[in-house]
Amino acid sequence: MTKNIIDAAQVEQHNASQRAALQADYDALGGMLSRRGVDIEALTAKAQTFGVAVPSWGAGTGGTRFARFPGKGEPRDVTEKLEDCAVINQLTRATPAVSLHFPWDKPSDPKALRQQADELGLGFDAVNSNTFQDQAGQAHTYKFGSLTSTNKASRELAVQHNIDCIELGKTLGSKGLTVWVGDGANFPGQSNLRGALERYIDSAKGIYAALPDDWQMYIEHKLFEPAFYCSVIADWGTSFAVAQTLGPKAKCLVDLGHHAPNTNIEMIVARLAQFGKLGGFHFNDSKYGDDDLDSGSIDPFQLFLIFNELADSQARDGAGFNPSYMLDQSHNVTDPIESLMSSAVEVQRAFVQASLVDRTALAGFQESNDVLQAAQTLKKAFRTDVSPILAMARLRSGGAIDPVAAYRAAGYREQVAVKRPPKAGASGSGIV
Ligand code: AOS
Ligand code: ZN
Ligand code: ZN
Ligand code: ZN
Repeated sequence: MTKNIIDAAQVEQHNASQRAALQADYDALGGMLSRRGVDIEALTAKAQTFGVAVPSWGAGTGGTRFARFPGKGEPRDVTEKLEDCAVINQLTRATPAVSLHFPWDKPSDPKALRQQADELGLGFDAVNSNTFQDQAGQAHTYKFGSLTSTNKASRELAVQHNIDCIELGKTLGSKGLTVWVGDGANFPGQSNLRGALERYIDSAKGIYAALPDDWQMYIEHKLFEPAFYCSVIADWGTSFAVAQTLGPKAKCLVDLGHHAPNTNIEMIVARLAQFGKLGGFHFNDSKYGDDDLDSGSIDPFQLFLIFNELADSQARDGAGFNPSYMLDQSHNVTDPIESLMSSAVEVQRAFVQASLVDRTALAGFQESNDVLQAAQTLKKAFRTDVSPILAMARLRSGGAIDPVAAYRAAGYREQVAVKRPPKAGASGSGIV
């Protein structure tokens, strides 16, 4: 029996106040879709299967290199982060797993943490290693790189940390390791471009060797930052080459903010899927760089086009095609719980909209080079407001019709603000 953080009666009260209006909207949409030959019930059932993992570090207020403005009642440790993640899932029913970050979230008792997650109805998605900062008392610095450092002792430390993350993840029931490194250079000439990647591959082989058979290793590329001249794993070409070199358990992770401006991300998705190397996503949105803004807040059409490619690959490859979905965001000016709830819903929205694309018609228009109708076929799905489907899916799965309204009405933030007084320098500050 899952323990509810927010009183189920309060959620029920909220739903009761909105149920009639939702039913009316749902019936109207159902009628419109049925004239298009689409069964709304099938779509709602599909929406109920959707899940995206929440990043533990997103539960705290983020910041920039300039400042961080703490929020009220921020989680102070991993157990409080799990409580917040449980609220997000209780109300949205779209975030059944949490992605942890070590050592920020290193539990004193991993078995107890797993039990807490079980009780809250949560699982653990990929665990993240952290070799982009030194920990207190660390024997060998990552200042000049971790997995690619010219210092063998730093490289070995970084490899061992990743292996420790796998061990911890095994106890927690995780099935994947995400590796993102900030390694690179700030000056031309600072590092040997080819030599750095050779060292990365050599180190990554040491991590891969410790990966259980049913695990995946997600290689996350990023164009720049913190290295501003070059990053070692800067693009999907590099992550793809590394994943190919390591073996079948290594795949590429696409963070939506980690590309040059105007990059066609949906095409990268299609390429990686075609060659069996699409491991998963860090969803967020951006205007300029790795902005880590809320998913769907800037360019929802891009998110839809990514899910359109995912739907195409699903149709081609079937159940074997199963990339991991994770959010990776930083919430500087909003309540992180509200941002994570609405972001999960935006990703779920793109998933449902992409399911609405008439793929047979689209293939026909592509075949006959009816360019305008092909484009209109996508737009037709994208323009359909599937909000009633998402709300009905939540209601039927035990969530809230309007998660943010239910959350505010429950007064959760005010309650935890009393229990969790501000703490300076909270771990996993969310400065990503
Ligand atoms: C960094 O830019 C990457 O997006 C990471 O995936 C993530 O944000 C980081 O590991 C958390 O700080
Ligand atoms: Zn990321
Ligand atoms: Zn990032
Ligand atoms: Zn980021």
